[in-house]
Amino acid sequence: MKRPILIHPDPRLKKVCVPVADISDDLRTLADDMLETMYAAPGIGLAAPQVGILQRVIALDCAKEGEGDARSLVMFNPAVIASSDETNVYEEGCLSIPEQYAEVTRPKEVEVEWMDRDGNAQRETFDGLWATCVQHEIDHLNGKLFIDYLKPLKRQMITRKMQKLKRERAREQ
Ligand code: K1U
Ligand code: ZN
Repeated sequence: MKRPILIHPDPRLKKVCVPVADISDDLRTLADDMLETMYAAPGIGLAAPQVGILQRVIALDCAKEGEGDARSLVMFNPAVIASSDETNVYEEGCLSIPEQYAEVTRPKEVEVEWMDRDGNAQRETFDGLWATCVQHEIDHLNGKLFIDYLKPLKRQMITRKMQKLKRERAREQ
């Protein structure tokens, strides 16, 4: 089932999410819903707080169309355990901040540990867009948005645009 995506500013997008305990059927349903919501948006990632669930769950698929198979990943309790000194700049977007993009500098490679949908521990090193995206999604779990890396004036400008968009969308309903 597709779930509605929260739009910034929303207090739920600023909260630190809690770790999940055991993987339950409810969490597997959340994971399936997040993938469906992400693909429909369309997006390459999604974090549970973006659908109003304040638990540490993310979904991602950064495989480029026509360049091999899609690889959908769902991570429970993901954590970056090592980061490269080398950085990468990527023009990021966010499904909670529609049609706004800005360059963000992050470590080029990250090693991530997580629990998969069967409760097994996983560990993998990501680079390129996968590294950018997994860091963006883990930031969401800590209440951090990509605009928090920008200068205050630019962040304020984007926030005002989003407030206007939310007012317009509310009027249309
Ligand atoms: O977390 C999110 O809001 C999803 C976001 C992930 C992301 C994008 C770019 C850099 C870092 C993280 C998005 O998916 S925005 C949409 C997007 O980038 C995209 C959509 C369709 C095709 C390709 C990219
Ligand atoms: Zn985002």
